[in-house]
Amino acid sequence: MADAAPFLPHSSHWGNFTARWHEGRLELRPHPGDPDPSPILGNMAAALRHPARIARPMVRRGWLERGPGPDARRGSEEFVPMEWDQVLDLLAGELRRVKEAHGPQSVFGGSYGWSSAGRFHHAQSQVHRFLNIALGGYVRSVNSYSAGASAVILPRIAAPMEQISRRNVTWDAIARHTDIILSFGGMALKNSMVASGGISQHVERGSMQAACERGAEFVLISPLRDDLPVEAGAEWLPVRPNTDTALMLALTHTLVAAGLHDRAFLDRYTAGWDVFEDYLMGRTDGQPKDAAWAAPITGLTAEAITALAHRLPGRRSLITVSHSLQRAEFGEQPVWMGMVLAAALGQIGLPGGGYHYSLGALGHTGRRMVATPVAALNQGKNSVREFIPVARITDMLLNPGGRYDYDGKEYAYADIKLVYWAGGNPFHHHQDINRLRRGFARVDTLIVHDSAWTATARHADIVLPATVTMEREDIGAAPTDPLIIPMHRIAEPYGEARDDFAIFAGLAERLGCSEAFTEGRSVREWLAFLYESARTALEARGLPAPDFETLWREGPLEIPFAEDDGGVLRAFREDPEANALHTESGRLQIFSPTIAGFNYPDCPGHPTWLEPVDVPTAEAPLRLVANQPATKLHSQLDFGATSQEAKRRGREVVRMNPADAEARGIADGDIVRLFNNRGACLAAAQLTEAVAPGIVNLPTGAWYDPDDAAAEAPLCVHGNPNVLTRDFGTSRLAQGCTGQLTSVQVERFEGNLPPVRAYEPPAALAAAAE
Ligand code: PGD
Repeated sequence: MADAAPFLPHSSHWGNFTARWHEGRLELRPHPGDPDPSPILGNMAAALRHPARIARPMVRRGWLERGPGPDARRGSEEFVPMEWDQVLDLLAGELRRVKEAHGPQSVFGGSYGWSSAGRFHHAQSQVHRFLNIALGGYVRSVNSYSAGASAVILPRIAAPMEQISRRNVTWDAIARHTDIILSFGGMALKNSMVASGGISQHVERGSMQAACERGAEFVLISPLRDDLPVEAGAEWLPVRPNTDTALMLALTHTLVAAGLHDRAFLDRYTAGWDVFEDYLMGRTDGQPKDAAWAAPITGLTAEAITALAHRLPGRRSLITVSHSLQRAEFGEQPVWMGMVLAAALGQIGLPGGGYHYSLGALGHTGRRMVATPVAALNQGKNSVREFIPVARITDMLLNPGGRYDYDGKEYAYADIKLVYWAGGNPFHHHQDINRLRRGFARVDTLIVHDSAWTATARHADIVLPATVTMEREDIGAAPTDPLIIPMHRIAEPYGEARDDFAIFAGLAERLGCSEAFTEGRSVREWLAFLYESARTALEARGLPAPDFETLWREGPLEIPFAEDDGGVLRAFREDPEANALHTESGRLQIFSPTIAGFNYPDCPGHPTWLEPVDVPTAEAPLRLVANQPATKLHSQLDFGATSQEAKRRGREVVRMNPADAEARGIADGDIVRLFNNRGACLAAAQLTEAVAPGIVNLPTGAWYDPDDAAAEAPLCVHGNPNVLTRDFGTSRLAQGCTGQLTSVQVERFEGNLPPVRAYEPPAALAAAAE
């Protein structure tokens, strides 16, 4: 790019911006209308020319020499650089072989991951479209790591998750109407800084401040004090992790025992209260779920629980439940019980009141929707019926043909021979990484597109270098943001990197389906095509609707928000017959005969306190909270400036309470080893009272960095908590990810500190790639 190039619009999951590549440096400006831009933008400069970038196609030497097949050496062998034509021929041949020998049901193309923000170059959509067209389909994954449990339980008890999380209580309404907010799991700004597709304004901090200044009371229920920003002025109740359901039960019990619950609301809008009340009051099991019962479970006092319950009735109360609560054992329960508590308070459907699942989890929540979204890329038709709940990947790889339960039915795992991954990093996002490695060792071939040498790329057989978003043209739009953004190219591709679309187009040509895949369109023509549906809809409504060339030339187009109609819960409150919910009763489901009929002991027919299995023990006495990082999105651009500045001695920071540190002889800044019977990692200790006693907090995102890549359970020297987390589903109902919590021991690390090498390209490669 020429010097003094103009600043051009672009977008990321952590916000819209303009940028230019000037004298070998990226200059970037957040969107001028953004009141609270994300610090994660600071990672973007490193995206363009960092040595962690993959410069050219690579093939694992062992795969080349010995051919496809199970191989435990994945992740520890060197790579051979290849020309694009050569590697695409090789890969097309392998896809043909697997399709003919085993069929598309032997290909896992779930390929979960956030990739980057544009509508067209969305890697998951590209890989799904390609596999559907070229192979006739693939084994897919359903639901997300974010909300695996809630995506399944919410439609059964209230409404589809998107409606409860995106078209419900707005920040505006909270700032104006809410009296008290019980925030289970909090609403940390590090999470709402992120919104898939990218947004132009981060309003959460300002909205919480406005509510607080008006007199709204925020109560934070979380083991981490900074799960609400200081602007909320919150009172902190440091509950023991994964005991929120017990606390919610006790709050509800207190209301019912005092006759303070809203019986009229329950009668009119809910189904199954009486069955639940028998359990709540102890008529079925002899144990009232009162404050005295919940106190030793939750770590709060009975007085505090009772006092909190008495602050709720007769006020505009809002119960929020975060994603994190359900990313844990029996994660369905707090999602369900949060709704029941809100129903007992009778505020559901009122402005700023009731129940909001996942408020603040993403920048999308608590906003109005835009009137006219831009179309997504058509992914074609998948003829393969087999699927997995997304977090069951290792189970599938290790147990072909094995049976599993999901949402009332029994299924069998497919026998996977080839895995195709683009736009995700399972060695970041999946639990029990040592077990995941054993799973990946069983397949014939693992193909990865990424822009950088993530651990997933290192474990692949065929690695194809992808461009980063700023190296290509795209169109940016989010369903909750008013801007359609022509995303201009900011810099030329690194090395030989290609767009995922171009890679798939090259493969499609070799597999005889070029026309079907590209539909004869160039990238620019695809962008115009995706924009056209929004344009015609705008035109039909008499709104400004420039053609694509004008949009491209003139920059972001502002489209109007839809009205804040309160979503399905408001409509249901106003007329529960005309606007019945799509649950089995048409009402909020407090007891579900259907779920009860599944006979899942880990998800009974109404919200229930279930004692978790993964609890602290003598060997692993601390609770690890492995939450989302504040300095990057997941593992993306871990090598960027914002992420790097927050590390200490190159390691991810683990926060712990000074009392727990002192008991272990750990000082602030020490390198510590976190371990349990699944694995171990190093991290740098930071001592803080913001973390409750008994808790350690190591966020996800540090790239997995084994001290010995050939070992069965190596030490991750960098601080990836997923070497410690347990790989099991939330319950037989949803089989969601439970990566948020586990039990660990922590000790000071003695001895020679191994170097962090996560961002160095694989050793043999550096020389070969010159
Ligand atoms: P990312 O780091 O965003 O993580 O897991 P996810 O796999 O989404 O991975 C995206 C990858 O895509 C990066 O490697 C990036 O380089 C690559 N990429 C970006 N753009 C492109 C592109 O255009 N083309 C290609 N080919 N590649 C691209 C996130 C997942 O982690 C999520 S959503 C959640 S909510 C979970 N959270 C937790 C948790 O709370 N606790 C634990 N222990 N574990 C979790 N894992 C989950």
